[in-house]
Amino acid sequence: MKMKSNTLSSLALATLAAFIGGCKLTSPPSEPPRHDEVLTRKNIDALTDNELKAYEHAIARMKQKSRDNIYDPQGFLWQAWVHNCPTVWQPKNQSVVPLAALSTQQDWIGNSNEFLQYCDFRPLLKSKLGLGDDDFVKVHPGQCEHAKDTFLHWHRAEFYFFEKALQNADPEGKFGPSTKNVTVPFWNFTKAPTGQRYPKAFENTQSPLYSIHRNMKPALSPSNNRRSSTVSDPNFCGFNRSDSTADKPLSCGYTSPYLLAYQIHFNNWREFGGSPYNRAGNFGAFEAQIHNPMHAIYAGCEGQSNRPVCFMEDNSQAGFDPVFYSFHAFIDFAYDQWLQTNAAKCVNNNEYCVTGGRMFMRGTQSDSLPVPQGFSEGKTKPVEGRFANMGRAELYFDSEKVGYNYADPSKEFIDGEVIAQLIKKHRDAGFDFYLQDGTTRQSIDTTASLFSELLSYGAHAPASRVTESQIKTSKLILPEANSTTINTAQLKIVRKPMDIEDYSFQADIYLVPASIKVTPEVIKNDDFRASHLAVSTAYWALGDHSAHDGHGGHSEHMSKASSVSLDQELVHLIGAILRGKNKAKPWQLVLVVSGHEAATADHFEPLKIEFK
Ligand SMILES: [Cu+2]
Repeated sequence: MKMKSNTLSSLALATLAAFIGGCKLTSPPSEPPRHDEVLTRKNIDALTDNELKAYEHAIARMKQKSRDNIYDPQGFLWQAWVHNCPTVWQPKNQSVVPLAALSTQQDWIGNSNEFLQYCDFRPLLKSKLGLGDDDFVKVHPGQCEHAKDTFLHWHRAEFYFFEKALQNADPEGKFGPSTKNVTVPFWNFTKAPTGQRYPKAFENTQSPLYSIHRNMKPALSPSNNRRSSTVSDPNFCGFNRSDSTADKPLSCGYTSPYLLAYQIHFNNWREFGGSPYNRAGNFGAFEAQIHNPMHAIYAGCEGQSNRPVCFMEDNSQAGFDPVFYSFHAFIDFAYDQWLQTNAAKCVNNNEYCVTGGRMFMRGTQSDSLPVPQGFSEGKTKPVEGRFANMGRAELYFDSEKVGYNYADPSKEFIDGEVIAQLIKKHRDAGFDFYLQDGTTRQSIDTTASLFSELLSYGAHAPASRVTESQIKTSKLILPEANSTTINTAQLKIVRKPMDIEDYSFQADIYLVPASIKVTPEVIKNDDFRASHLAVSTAYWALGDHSAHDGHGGHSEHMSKASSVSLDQELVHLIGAILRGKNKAKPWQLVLVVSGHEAATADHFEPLKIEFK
């Protein structure tokens, strides 16, 4: 899978150079930077002072480009729009609009209500420039992919161009340190933060990496231990990676290095990366269990009272907070680890074959930036109502072919062997774990899973505040009386369409003998969760300017809460019940929804499992 930079043939490089020189560039102001070598994305906490200064300078220059012209595709604003502003309005006769013409409030892009509709500056443009309704054309910066196998692919393509724009921000160092070799530094959120909640570089109020629009509550208690925590933040998560407690991670599921390592080493592609377009199923586990709650709850402000504006919780705004780029660089690093660990298994087992590679990734990028070798826009030209694109996903699968790799994976991730040992230890103690090689222990009488084990040692914030209205109990209906073998057990978690604003939520599903009455008090019990939590997943509400109605199309208003369906595979747990002595007992499925003040169990249909 991995091609080292020094094995790239000179022919390939010549072809790449010819392609860039001959086809894509129409009128570059100067020779754009081109990297024949591979640059390394580093942990933001490990950057030297000079490296951090160069990165900050690149971000500052990109913000300045947007101040000079909000429609500059290499500006910070446009790049934030690429993430999820499918339509932006531009004056017909004016392709350059300085931010100063719209507002004095622009630092960055601050508190002012003027900018709260982040994709649509039309009202401002009309009032400040005296334009009428007919004086605009639509342009289409981009639309992120979520809840499908294109999620990881799309963000990788987006970041390829974002990184090129960083490098092109001030390559000759005219205004500060040269940005020629800048890469996006990553934030490893499975480690204790060096700042209060984020890497300290993001908490320096004088830095261009700072934003007032994010969750600022301290993540760590003074003792670094949740059990003696005095922190009042209900979303508090402890972190602890010391060896002595290696089997008892003290973290919320979504910041657990164990959960992440489990997904990298024991999830197949569909489980990790998501389901293919035009097929049943949606989020992969990595997106649903880690990425989504990090956006909505950790960096966002879901569930807080007097909720402040927090960019990271909304797709259309996330790119306005510089922390977004370091967060997603780590998401991409984990994806890279999955590829390096598993992609070669595709030869013998198609469950490990990455899907979605032929899809074109929507986004409009600067013509002055170099494109990957083999780039084609396909048939989708950037005409009215259609998106330009960033090329096919598969061009980006080998990161070194497109110019980057990551520093020191062994320092950032828990080894697969550690997870295998953890599984063995719990198996020996009588717990059942489902492994991709099909090895499962027979005659099981417990429903505990590795996932619930990993998740439950955390503060598990939502559980500590759960109320009666967030709990829904449904009878578990098992397949035919004598059937002991099932291949799939698809749990359907369905939120009904509603006449209120869409919201993000976390859904915890417990598998519980019917004899236990599940109350908020019961849910708060650590031991109960360790024994009965079957799966935890999350839905991330997309902003107003989102649609996932297929490639090329878009719609502009989806603020009402439409139907949400989250599928979860529970074959290992149901299999354990069918094979074990508990089969005769009646069981119940318990849904606990949390994460937003509007979330109540009434919004959900009774839980159901479809067997095959
Ligand atoms: Cu994201």
